[in-house]
Amino acid sequence: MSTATLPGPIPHDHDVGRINYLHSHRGVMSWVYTLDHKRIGIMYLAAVTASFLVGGVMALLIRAELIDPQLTMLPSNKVYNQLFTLHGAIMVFLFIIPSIPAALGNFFLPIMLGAKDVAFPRLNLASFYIYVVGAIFAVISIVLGSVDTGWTFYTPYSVDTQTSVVMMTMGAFILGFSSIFTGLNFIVTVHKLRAPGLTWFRMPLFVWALYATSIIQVLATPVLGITLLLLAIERVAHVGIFDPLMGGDPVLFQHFFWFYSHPAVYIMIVPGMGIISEIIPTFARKPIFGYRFIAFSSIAIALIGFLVWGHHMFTSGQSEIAVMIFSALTFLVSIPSAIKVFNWTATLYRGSIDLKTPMLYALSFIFLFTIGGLTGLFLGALATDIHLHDTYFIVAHFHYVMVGGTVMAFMGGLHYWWPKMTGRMYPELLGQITCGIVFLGFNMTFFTQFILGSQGMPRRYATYDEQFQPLHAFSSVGALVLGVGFAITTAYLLWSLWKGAKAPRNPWGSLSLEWQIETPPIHQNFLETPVIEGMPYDYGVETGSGH
Ligand code: HEM
Ligand SMILES: [Cu+2]
Repeated sequence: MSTATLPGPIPHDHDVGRINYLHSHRGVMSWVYTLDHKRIGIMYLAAVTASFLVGGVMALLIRAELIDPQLTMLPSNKVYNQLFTLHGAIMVFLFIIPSIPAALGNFFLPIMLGAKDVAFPRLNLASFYIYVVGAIFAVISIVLGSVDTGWTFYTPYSVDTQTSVVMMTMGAFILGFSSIFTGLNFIVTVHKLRAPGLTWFRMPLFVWALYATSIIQVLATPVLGITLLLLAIERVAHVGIFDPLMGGDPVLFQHFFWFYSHPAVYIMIVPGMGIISEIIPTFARKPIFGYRFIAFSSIAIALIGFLVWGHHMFTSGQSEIAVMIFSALTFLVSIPSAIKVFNWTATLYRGSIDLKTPMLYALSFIFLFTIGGLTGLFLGALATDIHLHDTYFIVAHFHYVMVGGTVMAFMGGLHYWWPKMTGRMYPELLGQITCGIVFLGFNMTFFTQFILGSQGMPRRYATYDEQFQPLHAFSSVGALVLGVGFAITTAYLLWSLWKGAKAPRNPWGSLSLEWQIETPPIHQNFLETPVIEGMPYDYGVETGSGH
């Protein structure tokens, strides 16, 4: 989105320093070299949306292939393996990890803190270009024959397979630095750039969620980097790290991989939880219930989340004591998430609920994430996990958390903040209807997969026993409905950039700081540093200043 293409007159508040960030600097190059966190957020938003659409098309191809028990559409099982590997890797590393922190977080975190920008604007821009370089490596890997290992790159197969594992893993390695630097930037910004009066327990809960996520990004991502580097060295130099014939251990790779990838699921979900904590009080017109519990539960998830990675390896030959400890810790980590769900529900209780599109996505999140979370307990229990491991129950579980959770929160946040980012309103009724289509398509696609998995349908197979065909076909129709929902959303949001009604400063009547400034925000966010009084969720609460 460059300034030249956006229609309509230059905003009326044309006096010095009051030009909005979309028009403040002209020409494409002013975007290429921008140090404005808002513009960098928008560039990430475009990039992660493109990744989601590419990963989504691959998902539809997978689902189309699975309508029939035999191989029908794709030329071989190898191509099917490449397809789900790419779908998983693109959706995880190029879409969902940067989707909320680097795109929406980049845009709103400094504004919510009353700051003009993040602490290190140049590092912020560099993080974006590191993301681009990582994405280019992934594309080159696809051109060079792609990868067929699954998104988990498990050894020993990933050491032997004749596909472009090194290029893809180096792409993920590079992307890791974009994630680490973004996290670092956010941690310093929260500590150093809060406006006067904005104490820790007055910060919006979205900021707490981003802060907790940044801690995981900075501490866990280096472990993924080392793991992928070791895999690349093993492929190139055969030093035997993961080779039992040379004294190595292929299961060691799983420990290294999941030591990052389980905390990484919280990098994916905690920012989404932060968005829900912004939307629920705004559209229920009630102060959030248990502000401090929600804030601390984000930190608790970030810390306990480092202690449960072994639950991905209950069938990998760990000792009984080890699996029992990992199982117990897995139950423990579900508690802070349950606290959030309880507090959101308590906030809704007796609220005057306004079912605008952002609220519909937030309510969808609470319902679907709860299903995702509860089925996680099935997998944390040893007895049931051994039966369900590597079946479609797992696929359903993480899509309920990643799509039913994070993507629903992303859609809610996108609609909630769309007017502020673009200066345009999206078509509300169409937004509400499309949310219904997405909700329906999602449950058709993935609820059936719980049933398929509990009946023994393994994941990662292009061909399967005929008994599973009706449910697979229903799931594939659901995926199509889901795809239509996302296509309509993309269409009306793009349409609104040209034809949408002009957005007022605060269409939702929100008390949060980002809604008190111009729409779209001016280049430096604030002409004067604001002084913060009170909480961002004091709906219906009498405060000193009488509102
Ligand atoms: C939007 C609609 C989506 C659909 C219809 C979809 C569908 C699927 C299906 C059917 C599989 C299983 C393939 C198999 O095991 O044979 C799969 C795997 C996977 N999906 Fe999705 N997915 C979607 C979105 C996402 C999103 C947003 C994420 C983000 C995290 C994601 C992450 C994954 C991962 C990590 C795998 C595992 C790949 C592997 O086994 O290596 N998916 N998806
Ligand atoms: Cu896990």
